[in-house]
Amino acid sequence: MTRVFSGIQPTGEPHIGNYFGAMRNYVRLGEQYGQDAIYCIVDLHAPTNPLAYDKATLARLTFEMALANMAVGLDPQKVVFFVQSQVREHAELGWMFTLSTPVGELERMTQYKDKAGKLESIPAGLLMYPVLQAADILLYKADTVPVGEDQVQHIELAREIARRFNHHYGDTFPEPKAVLEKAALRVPGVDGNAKMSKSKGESSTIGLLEPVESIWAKIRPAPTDPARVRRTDPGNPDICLIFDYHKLFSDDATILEVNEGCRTAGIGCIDCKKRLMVGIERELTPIQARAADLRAHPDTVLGGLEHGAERARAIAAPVMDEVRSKMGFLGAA
Ligand code: AQP
Repeated sequence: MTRVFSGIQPTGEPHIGNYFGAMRNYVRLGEQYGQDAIYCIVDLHAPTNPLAYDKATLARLTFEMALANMAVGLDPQKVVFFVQSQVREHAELGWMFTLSTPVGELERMTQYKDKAGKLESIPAGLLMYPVLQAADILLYKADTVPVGEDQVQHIELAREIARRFNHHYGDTFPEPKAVLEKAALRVPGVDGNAKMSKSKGESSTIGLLEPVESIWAKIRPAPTDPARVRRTDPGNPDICLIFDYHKLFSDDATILEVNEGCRTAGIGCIDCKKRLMVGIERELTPIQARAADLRAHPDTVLGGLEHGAERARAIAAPVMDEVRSKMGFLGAA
């Protein structure tokens, strides 16, 4: 049996990297697996990075992330969709896994090293982030995890954690596998950053719900092939951010045309960017219309999440009973 789990952090407005790398996949897998597709807004993870956490905005960003996923097509009546902090078992299983995960394994995580390097004082929670992530997945005994490439190392660790638990306490958890969206392994930032990321700020991201004029204001000055100085210079689309975006948003004929046009200097960068905007508008306009509709009916979003949390608790509670019992806690069934 396949069971899907994935989480998304409420650390900022969702962007097209989240959309192509993860959110679109959530919907597709949701249609395939229904109640066995479990998605969570991982708000307990957000405060692990003090640079990305603000108590004044956490609730709003959590709501916005839920709304964005529903606008993309996630139906909380068909899949299980909820907020992590509303299902207490995540934190409990996270603690159980913390007890036996070697600190050395966690210190090797690339994301930890990147984020810790920017902090003067490193919260223990930042180091434990992938342990809680393993708990998120294994609490539902999920085996399939749709994520972007940046998460692959964490999913490997979740496999290790499952293996270790099974070895000590008997067969309990599956070893989960990452499922990558090949077309969007790592969507680059519009500022030229290797990975578009909420915590890098709005100058790096193209928001899923961002007005088209504001997107154009970022696309217009965005870097292209640096060797293409004059309009008449041929360019290399293989090293051009705008061409990466064309591959996500444009139809095949446009991709072919701008690829050829760039190499032969038949099209200038501004025209190429204008063509890209056509694809962006086509993809994002219906999502933004659904988002506006949901914003006018916040109870639909909140009710959907409450319903999801109830269903998540119903799956999580017996798994936690099993874990407590296998680990030998007093009073466990
Ligand atoms: N640029 C991206 N390209 C492809 N997939 C991406 N994902 C994130 N960025 C890209 C995938 O989106 C899912 C949610 O991940 P997240 O909430 O950690 O997103 P984020 O934008 O990376 O958020 P943060 O808060 O800014 O995190 P950090 O600081 O870690 O980058 C995941 O499946 C992720 O792979």
